[in-house]
Amino acid sequence: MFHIERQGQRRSTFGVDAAAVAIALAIALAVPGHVGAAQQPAASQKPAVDIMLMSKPSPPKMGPNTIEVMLKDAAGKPITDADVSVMFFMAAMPEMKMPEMKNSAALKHVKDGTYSGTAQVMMAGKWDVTVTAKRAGKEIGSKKFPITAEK
Ligand SMILES: [Cu+2]
Repeated sequence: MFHIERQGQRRSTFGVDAAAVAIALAIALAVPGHVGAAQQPAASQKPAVDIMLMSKPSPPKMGPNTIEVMLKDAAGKPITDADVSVMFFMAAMPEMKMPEMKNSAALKHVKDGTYSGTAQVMMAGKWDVTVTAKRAGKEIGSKKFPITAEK
């Protein structure tokens, strides 16, 4: 089981995000004149939710794939009570006379912040997979993963 983000692509795990936030806050605190400006975007950001995406097989193939998502909160604790869905999107390909393609799947919580389900990959090629996590109908996190599906 591997990340399906392509190699060489930066993974923004929570650790990275937290470090970036910590650095931003440190800079803000170190430069009093900039505190207001630096804190403004941080305050308006969504709550930090770390979203990881895995597929079986990896990389995904045309047809049904098992999709797993792992959710962690800002403290690194698994989020076990979210409603998680994945949306596969492929832009239109005019040269192939193909309209855009889109399909979604709801995942179920399995254990320890891991959500699993089956998603259909309609064709090989590049897709954007958007994972959305909600709680009581309100989005708590969302992340887009570019993937390349094989035949
Ligand atoms: Cu296509």
